[in-house]
Amino acid sequence: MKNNKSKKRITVIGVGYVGLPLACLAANKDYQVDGLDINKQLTAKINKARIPFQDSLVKKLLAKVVKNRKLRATTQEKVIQHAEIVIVCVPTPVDENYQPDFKPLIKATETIKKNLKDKQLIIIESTINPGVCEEVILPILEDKNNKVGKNFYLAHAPERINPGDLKWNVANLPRNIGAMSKEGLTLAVDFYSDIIEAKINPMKSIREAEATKTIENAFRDINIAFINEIAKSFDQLGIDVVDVIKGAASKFSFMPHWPSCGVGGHCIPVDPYYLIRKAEIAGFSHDFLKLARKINNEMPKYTVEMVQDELNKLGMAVKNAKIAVLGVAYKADIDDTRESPSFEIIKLLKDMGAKVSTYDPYVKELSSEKDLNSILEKAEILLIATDHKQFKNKLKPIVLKKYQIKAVIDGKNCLDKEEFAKQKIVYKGIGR
Ligand code: SAJ
Repeated sequence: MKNNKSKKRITVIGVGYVGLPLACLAANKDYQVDGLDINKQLTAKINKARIPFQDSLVKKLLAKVVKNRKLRATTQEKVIQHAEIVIVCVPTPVDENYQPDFKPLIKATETIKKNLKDKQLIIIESTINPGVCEEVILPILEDKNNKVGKNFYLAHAPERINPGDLKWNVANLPRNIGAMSKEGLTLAVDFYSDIIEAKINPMKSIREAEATKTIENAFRDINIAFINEIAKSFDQLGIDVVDVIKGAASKFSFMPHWPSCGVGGHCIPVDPYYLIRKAEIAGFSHDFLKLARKINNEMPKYTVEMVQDELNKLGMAVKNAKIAVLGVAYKADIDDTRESPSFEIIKLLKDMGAKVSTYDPYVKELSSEKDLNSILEKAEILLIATDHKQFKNKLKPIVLKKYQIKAVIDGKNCLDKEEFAKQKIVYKGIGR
């Protein structure tokens, strides 16, 4: 049964990387959408149809849905009182001890509670571990007059956003959905089926839905940790790990992952800790997931140690060396710097007394130099921390020779190692 979507009003709480694409998509499907956020600058920007961050769907739809008034951003929480569907897209980060931080989610849920309307469908999109809906969200929403499945419905549809991905976005990525009641599940499946052109998968329970996202990303994290460990081993064995990965990938069941200076982003380095913590409370220790997190968290330090080794081979010390860190974003060709390994790399180099300059074409506000030429003029050593297309196209050995660059540490194995050997510029990658 398709929703009668005309006039259906939605509040999306949190119009950031997850919420804004979803709000634009629903608004473009004729829902009346209020984008509720605590950030006044962000809501003002959205209401002026100014794109706040890179996202292919936001770029395509924002101007249209703001112009036709299908999407309005606001900081006024009372919009929730007019919504049939309330979707929570707030961050679920970890704190400095890698412990889940539920504060944004709890605050959003308390805001809903204050404005709860009869028969409202509440959908949590934020990534959470199994049990959060029943043990954190419900106790806030329920009271003697409000029972889930009777006065309101609660569902979980873990977000799937891949920043910078031009192919996969919220409009075409399949979604898993769990709910606390049959009616809630039907309503949520109908809504997502109405706005998304992809398989909508009703799960047996809300816990199974919560578990899917945590294992999806833990799966990616362990695979990256696997290849990072292999790369460190091959550094000792003098084997080119990139060559080996390409060879192994000729096997139908091998899933290539790539070693790098670190694992950043709002998903991969964060989500496993939600499962690790929940399991710990239940009496199980995810030794394997914790080891993978340890291996990936140590890659920035490993990369800096490589810089030190290469400098020492050149008879130089890190102290006072002019080192250019190229890339602050956590992955290629986007402006998102959350959990970027570049931050730790820069700190470690500065702590060792290096003269560090930075440049990222997508993150000018965190670049000490205005463009690639300026940073190359100042540097003796390059450390590639993000594999932006611009770096791969411009950082040719012949160019670096002109700038008298002494060594290149390729933290994303994105440059042509053989070419550097020909120009007698020291090249060192991660595992190659
Ligand atoms: N990374 C490696 N080696 C790899 C792959 C990634 O070191 O082989 C690093 C990246 O450089 C980055 C971090 O890991 O710093 C995360 O990269 P990512 O490609 O996983 O990108 P994310 O964090 O944006 O993850 C998103 C997620 N997408 C959704 O939630 C829909 C994640 O679940 C996807 O698996 C991932 O994109 C993807 O596959 O692109």
